[in-house]
Amino acid sequence: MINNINKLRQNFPILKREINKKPLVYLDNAASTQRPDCVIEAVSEYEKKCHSNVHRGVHKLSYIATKSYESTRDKVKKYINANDCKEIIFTKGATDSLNLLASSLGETFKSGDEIMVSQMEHHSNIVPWQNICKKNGLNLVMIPIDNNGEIIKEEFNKLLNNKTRLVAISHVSNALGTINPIKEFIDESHKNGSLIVIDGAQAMSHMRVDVKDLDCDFYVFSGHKMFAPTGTGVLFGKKELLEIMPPYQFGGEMILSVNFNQTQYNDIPYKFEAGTPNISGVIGLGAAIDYLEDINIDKIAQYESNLLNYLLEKIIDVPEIKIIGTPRKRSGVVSFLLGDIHPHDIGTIIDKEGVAIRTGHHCAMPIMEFFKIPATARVSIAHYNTKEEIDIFINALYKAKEIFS
Ligand code: C6P
Repeated sequence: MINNINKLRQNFPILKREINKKPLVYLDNAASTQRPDCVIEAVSEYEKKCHSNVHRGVHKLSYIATKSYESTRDKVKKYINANDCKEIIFTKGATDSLNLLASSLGETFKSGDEIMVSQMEHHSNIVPWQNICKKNGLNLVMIPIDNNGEIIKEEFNKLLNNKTRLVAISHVSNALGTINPIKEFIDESHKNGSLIVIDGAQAMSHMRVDVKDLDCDFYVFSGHKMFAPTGTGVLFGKKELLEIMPPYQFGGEMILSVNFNQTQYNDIPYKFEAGTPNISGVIGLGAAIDYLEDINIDKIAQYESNLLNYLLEKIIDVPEIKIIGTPRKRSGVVSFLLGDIHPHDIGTIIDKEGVAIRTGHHCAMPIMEFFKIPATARVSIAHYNTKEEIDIFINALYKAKEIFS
């Protein structure tokens, strides 16, 4: 359990600031998490003392930059329990990882093949697949959800067939908070001979992720949702799959030799990392993983579970509140409506109280369509939030109600 929350919060300089003359209550962690000092300092130290291009120079600075950059690959590998550093591809984020996969893997599928995605996916785990399906004559199949906001397993099993080449499912829904039983989906997909990619954007900072234990073929996530800088992300893929996949972008670093007749591509992971990468961001990602290792993700999960229960207890008492999505297993994300008040108005009013939440369709329009609503207000917690902050948020909701009554 996290014992000294006040001390922990000291590590996040932004949490000391005020918004609209009120202490910031940051409850928009599903959109992006805040950075601890150690991440900010790692990036700053690198920029001040170590910046140089990686993998290219024989000079000392390039060596130092390369070593720090590559050390993150090793940290990610250990953190998610991958077999090999070659299985860790650095990207700009979950969206970029999914686009890479759709473009590269999609090229290996043939007309009539099927790609299955659930109805609760973020647009990043729908649109790249939709695009490659249109381009290559593949079929995109949607796995429906139920009124609780859970994927209907029986439907999933029914839809799997000998044409299903790939299944793409989120670990945690960003709009509903549903924690999907991904191990079951992975096992069923494999029994059917299908590959499976897990979108872990909303899982990484909240729960232990062990890709070996899960046995997923691919797992993607964004650095900025796990206390690291924006513009960083990871595609984990099983080595034997990445090795046979064609490159996605072309240019420097991803080649072994080039002449005007042909190009020989580099080995993984570099085959998928064309051009100069986000070096300082990746070093920041390494620092974020050190931070998470230091606290221990299991302690974070336990703390957040208590905080979520507190949030749920309090929010259901607010008159006219309607929670969208009532899954059996939920992460720290709660989407809601409050009477007739438009979610944007809720967001704007509670911002006056210093409270930051997200409102809108959360880049998950098929979910909004399913629940027949245009938008929700969404509160999402991290391990640096407190019960006192939840109280401020709840009071702000009462204020919003008062204004609109
Ligand atoms: N969700 C949210 O407010 P990027 O933007 O590439 O870092 O992450 C995309 C993405 C993919 N999958 C899931 C499940 C996500 O939640 C997100 C990002 C943010 O919910 C911004 S839209």
